[in-house]
Amino acid sequence: MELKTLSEFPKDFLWGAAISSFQAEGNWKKDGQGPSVIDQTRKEDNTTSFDDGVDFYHRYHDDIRLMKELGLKAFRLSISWTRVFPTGNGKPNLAGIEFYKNVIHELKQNGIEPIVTIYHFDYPTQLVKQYGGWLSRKSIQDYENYATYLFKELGDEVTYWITINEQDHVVKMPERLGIGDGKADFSDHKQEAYVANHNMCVASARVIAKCHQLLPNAKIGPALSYQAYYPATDQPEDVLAADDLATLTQNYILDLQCRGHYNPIFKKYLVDRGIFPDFPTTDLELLKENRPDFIGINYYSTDDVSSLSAQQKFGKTEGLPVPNKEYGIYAKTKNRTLPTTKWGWTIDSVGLRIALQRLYHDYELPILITENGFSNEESLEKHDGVTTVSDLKRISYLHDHIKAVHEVISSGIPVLGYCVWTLMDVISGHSGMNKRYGLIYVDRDNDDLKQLKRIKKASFYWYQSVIKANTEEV
Ligand code: BGP
Repeated sequence: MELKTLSEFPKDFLWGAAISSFQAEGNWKKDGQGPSVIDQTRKEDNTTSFDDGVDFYHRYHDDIRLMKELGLKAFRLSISWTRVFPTGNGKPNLAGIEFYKNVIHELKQNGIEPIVTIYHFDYPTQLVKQYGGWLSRKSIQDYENYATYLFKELGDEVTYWITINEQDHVVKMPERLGIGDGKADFSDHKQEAYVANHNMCVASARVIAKCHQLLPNAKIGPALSYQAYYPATDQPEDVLAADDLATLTQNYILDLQCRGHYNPIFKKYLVDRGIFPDFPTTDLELLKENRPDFIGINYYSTDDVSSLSAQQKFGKTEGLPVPNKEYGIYAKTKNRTLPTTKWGWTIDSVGLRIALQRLYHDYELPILITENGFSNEESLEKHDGVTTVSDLKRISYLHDHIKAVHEVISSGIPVLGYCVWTLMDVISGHSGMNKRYGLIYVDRDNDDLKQLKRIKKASFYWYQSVIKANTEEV
């Protein structure tokens, strides 16, 4: 719908940018950091290891100076669980918590609101060894103890908390659950995936309860990968497949977390496959009573979906790192109208508006955009003696997506903030330094750390003017 008028962004809108610990900090194992499941993906072919990151661990002073210059109102970072508890439980590592206290204090001193993700992919390996990690209910208590420690140590300066980053992806990537050697297939581990999912939901509810009890002014919610799915044709079967996929990738988690029940379509999916988890009914009461304060979403692109018959392979999934087809339900198909990034992700700002509208319609909770950004292969250029990156495609992507947020806000949907992924280039989840998202270029490549120098891209100056004007219309 075209809107006749747009309202203003709220005065306290959280104009932000984001990173995660394992992609940015580097200094793996330093000062007592313990191993995490991410270690398994450190040396995969065609990627750069996460070992060195972009040295946020030592360079955070300079990075915060740049954030200040950018005018950021908020900065989303994640805590490395194993810096704070090297084995995941037991005694805390004081050097670990000290690092985060210092970063957060410096952010606050500079008027930047920290948005703290408690757990972003890097689950402690020792908990997998001790009892199978998220597959065991013991994981619930350890996650609660860890989060409670963070609330006590960091709660004076942190208002916004994210429970778990992209639980929807974690449960479908066996290696992120500590299963297998990095090559395990979700199809062979569905039962474990949905046990883990249940335990993660219960653990989140317990942590939400704890947060509300200890920090009454804080706000806490999940960050899910959330998108819009389009039927590939107007055939009703494709519409159904797109609907089912939304249920089985995102709504099944949100229905548990925000409504305290198993979505009936998801439940039937599990029952048909004989994998509906066992749990005490008190879990659902706990979930009902401890809803998140907001829903965080990581939005990058949309997918077209067509129905896929079961043939001989009922329930088999294909596609990595997360499935792109499941026999008997759906197959993601190529959209013929939208442009894509070099990695084939559609560029779809209208999809963000659709996603936000659907999300609010379904759950009626404020929304925080915890990640949104444009990836490209980039290198430094010289213009009139100035070294930079003219990332005009990123500016256009961000402009259009922020405009979608503007429209959604104008319709009366509460959006708390918007975080660009990423502040500076970091190691991509699967494509090393080839895939850059930053507003700031980091001068390192896959094999050579160089000086790790920070160089502002054109998008840095553009986003600076957006924040200053409190609108994308600059
Ligand atoms: C999200 C993750 C981030 C980041 C981003 C981009 O799923 O939360 O950690 O990796 O995606 O992904 P990639 O680097 O694979 O392009």
